[in-house]
Amino acid sequence: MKVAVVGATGMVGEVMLNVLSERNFPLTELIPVASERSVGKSVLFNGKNYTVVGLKDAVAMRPDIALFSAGGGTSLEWAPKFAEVGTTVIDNSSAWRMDLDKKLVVPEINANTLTKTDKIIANPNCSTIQMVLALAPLHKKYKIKRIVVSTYQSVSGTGVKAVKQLENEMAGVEGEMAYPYQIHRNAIPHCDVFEENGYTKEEMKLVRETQKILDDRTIAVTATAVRIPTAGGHSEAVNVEFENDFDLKEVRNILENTDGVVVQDDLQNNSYPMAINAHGKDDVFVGRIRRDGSQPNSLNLWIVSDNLRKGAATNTVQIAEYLIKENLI
Ligand code: A2P
Ligand code: 11C
Repeated sequence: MKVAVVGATGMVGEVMLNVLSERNFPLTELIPVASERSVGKSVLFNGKNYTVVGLKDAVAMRPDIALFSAGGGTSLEWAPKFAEVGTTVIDNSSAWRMDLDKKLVVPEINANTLTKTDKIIANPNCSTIQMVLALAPLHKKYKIKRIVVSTYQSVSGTGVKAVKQLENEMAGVEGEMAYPYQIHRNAIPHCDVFEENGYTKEEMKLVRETQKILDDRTIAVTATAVRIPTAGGHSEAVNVEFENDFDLKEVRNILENTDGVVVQDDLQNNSYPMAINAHGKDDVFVGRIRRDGSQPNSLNLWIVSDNLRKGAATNTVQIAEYLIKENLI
């Protein structure tokens, strides 16, 4: 497989390269792609240096797969150009997620909908992926009516500038601001831009993407997304109301047997998921599993995952692995 990584010099791109290497992805040629600013620079992959090329040259090289994480604008303009030359694009931006003709894929949930004709495949938003991975098997069993989610999101979700802002503030150094306010010792209820309805785009991604991935527009979702000064993982308090009642032991058993989910829920030993432990891992960690006694058929969960790995790079690479395994490329 000839694989292009578009945005190879960026935060997610770098993790994509690590994940491709760690998972021994069947790669015969790597094409690192970035903006004109980076053309000619080199990136390290499996101990070898590769020269960064521009988008036009990368299209001309006709890769089999292009993993995109270079922003929505780049995806909108360039994904179709790659698709035209026969490349299968897996796009980590929000550009194509809600397009009716494009699949929005979490492999453990809906990779089986993919066909050879899917040339641009969308990777969901990080906060959506970790939530739906845990909720999909519960939806299958008990049918979700409504989700109330509050997120506690790492600065790495915003990008390098935000990570730097936090580091500067912790060191007491002046620098560029990624957020309108200090993030160190703060919690900012504002991830991505505000929409006309008063919700942020990040909050609406949790609504729309969840319905699309679970293929059920009747699921009601309401979200509050908050940025907190952590560096390596998003955390979520998730309240779910089901149509049908559940047995808590059975819920735990379902989660324990879900691919990609690790249950950490041993209160005697203060064991529950935390961003600091999820950092660098590919799993989605679920804990604080308890019944919501305030209304029927309702459950509370605490869900944590590394937003750059399962939330972005790992999910993208897993989609590519599925396509190869099923001969869809
Ligand atoms: P570059 O490093 O040359 O700017 P991040 O999300 O961490 O900011 O990274 C964004 C990634 O997308 C980087 O690799 C960046 O390359 C790349 N990128 C940004 N704009 C473009 C563009 N117009 N064309 C190609 N790559 C782009
Ligand atoms: C954040 N979820 O943490 C965002 C980052 O739509 O892919 C990823 C944005 C996206 O701010």
